[in-house]
Amino acid sequence: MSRAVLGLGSNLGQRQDNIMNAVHAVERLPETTVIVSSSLYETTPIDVPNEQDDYLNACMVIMTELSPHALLGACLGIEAAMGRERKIPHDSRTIDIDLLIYEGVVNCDAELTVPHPQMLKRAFVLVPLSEIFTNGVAIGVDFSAELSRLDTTGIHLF
Ligand code: PH2
Ligand code: MG
Ligand code: MG
Repeated sequence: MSRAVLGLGSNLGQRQDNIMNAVHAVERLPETTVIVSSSLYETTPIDVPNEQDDYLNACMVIMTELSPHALLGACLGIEAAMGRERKIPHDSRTIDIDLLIYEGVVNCDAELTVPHPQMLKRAFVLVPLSEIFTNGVAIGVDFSAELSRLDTTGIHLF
């Protein structure tokens, strides 16, 4: 079993239901157990191509026997089953499930980069993460310096 961290986001439809449904869908994945999920945070959209509603973001820690690529595929499958459309990059979405960290794995290929290349730049990822990893280190990924430098004014406990 390996630990992994997933990031969740939604700014379309019933955002809270979408996040909770995604958590439950991850719970139902084969050979996978949810260890903990963070609170929900309401966050200002950042780095988006158009006018968008605020997001709800959260993160969760799981234990899984799925390989990194299998886990990524499972997350994309849950997104598709929940009606995620992919027309414009970074457009509003019912659900986004990102593989942020997979224990012991550093990988970069056409399908998957872990740790997630943007995670250290995004307060909407690091604030929920810091609720779980209060010492600022998530499964070997030290995010404390980045979090202390980021603007967190757009991030509010929901
Ligand atoms: N996701 C993005 C781009 N911008 N902004 C917020 N606040 N939350 C997100 O989940 C988010 C974003 C692309 O994945
Ligand atoms: Mg994302
Ligand atoms: Mg994504």
